[in-house]
Amino acid sequence: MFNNLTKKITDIFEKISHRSHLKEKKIKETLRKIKSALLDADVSLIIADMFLKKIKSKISEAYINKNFSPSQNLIKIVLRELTKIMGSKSHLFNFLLNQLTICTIIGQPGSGKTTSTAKLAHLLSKKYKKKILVVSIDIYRPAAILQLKRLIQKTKANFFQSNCNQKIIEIIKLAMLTAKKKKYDVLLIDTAGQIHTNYSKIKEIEKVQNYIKPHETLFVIDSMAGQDSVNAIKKFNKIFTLSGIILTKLDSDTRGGVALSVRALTKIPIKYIGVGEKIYDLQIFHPERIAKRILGMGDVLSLIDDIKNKIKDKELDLMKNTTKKGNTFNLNDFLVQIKQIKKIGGIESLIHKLPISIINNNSMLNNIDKESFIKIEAMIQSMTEKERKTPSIIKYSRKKRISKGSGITIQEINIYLKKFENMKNIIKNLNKNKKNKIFEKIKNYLIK
Ligand SMILES: Nc1nc2c(ncn2[C@@H]2O[C@H](COP(=O)(O)OP(=O)(O)O)[C@@H](O)[C@H]2O)c(=O)[nH]1
Ligand SMILES: [Mg+2]
Repeated sequence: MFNNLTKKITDIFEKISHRSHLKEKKIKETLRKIKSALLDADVSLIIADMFLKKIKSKISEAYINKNFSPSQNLIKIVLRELTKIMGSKSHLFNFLLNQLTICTIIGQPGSGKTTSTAKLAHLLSKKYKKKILVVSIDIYRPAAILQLKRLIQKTKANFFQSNCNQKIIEIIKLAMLTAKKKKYDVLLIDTAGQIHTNYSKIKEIEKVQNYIKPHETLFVIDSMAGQDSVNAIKKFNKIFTLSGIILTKLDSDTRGGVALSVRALTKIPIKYIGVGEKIYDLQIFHPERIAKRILGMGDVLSLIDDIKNKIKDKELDLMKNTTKKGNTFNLNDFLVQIKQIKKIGGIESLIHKLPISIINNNSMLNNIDKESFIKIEAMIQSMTEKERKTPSIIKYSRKKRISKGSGITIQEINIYLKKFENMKNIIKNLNKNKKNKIFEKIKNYLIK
């Protein structure tokens, strides 16, 4: 997510971070570089200028808070303004009280509507324990209805079968009737793609909207699509009110411009972000968390949400227990942790959510790749229970046996055992180190 932009911005701040004074010339130069980084990331010129103007007007604040250096204060100002430009607070799904909430999902073809509909069904049923019914009115492609059906089967939501021979309004009528009769909390309606320059498609969706009068209309945009998606939103929002945006494919190599500018350009809040192709890869959009990520300050809270979303409660208990240990942390615990890290998207997704400073200081995190995960699992599985519990007894002859059983060389076994020792140390520090706030947060969540 925004790798290039984050790299540029952290480079800019790194150059000034050690300075206890900031001269006007240096401030100007820094702001100029920030603007250029934003423009490279496809942020619109209007927004980049607006952003810089805000920062300039706050510059005097950089000298007021004497607890921090002017450069630290400048970073804080940038963080605050970046958060504001993305809408400050998160916007949640508008559930109606004790009655059916209807939500249509619209947007351009291929933007990720069907995938997002299913992800949203999963999120709403899992996080809020709501009863969800999902229907497709994409009658132009049988494959589209089947695609949604298959995705919904992976969730706790129910699917309302429609087919290509039906009329759109007829499908909606039947789905609404069932949803009301069976006391569903939410009806999600996935639509066929609309292009904002295609008159008949606009008319069609307008008719649907007028018929349903949905409580939520979510517009899906592909974060790689650039400024054109902003024009589409503006056009649709003129015809009927959009209540929120789902920004998809933020896991791809997107430059980030749309994420930064769409709220300020359209006044419509981003409600959710799509961060992968899996059913659980939809997150509530938190402007401050994203701003921190862009500035290389890490996103520990999203990491914690990820852990909650992807790991079952029972497994979470196991993880909490292993983290509680200090000296008694053994290879069985290591195996549990490795499996969980694999689940939350591997070490790469973890690294991107940690503050840059921690990553740099932590070679242990940098050096485990996907292949190593598989090998570590194989290695531990070839060990006896006694070896797992007291790794110190694993001397040469045991290593030779483990190597034979797992197909992993002795050299690699040595490396992985070293990684285990590193992890053990991290966990020991996690338990001791009160100064490190970020690990504190993870620890508090895992241990409480
Ligand atoms: N990597 C990634 N792919 C996504 C995301 N959302 C959707 N996709 C993919 O984008 C493609 C189009 O998605 P689909 O939901 O069928 O789009 P629709 O035509 O708007 O319904 C599919 O291959 C999806 O798997 C996302 O957040 N990340
Ligand atoms: Mg679709």
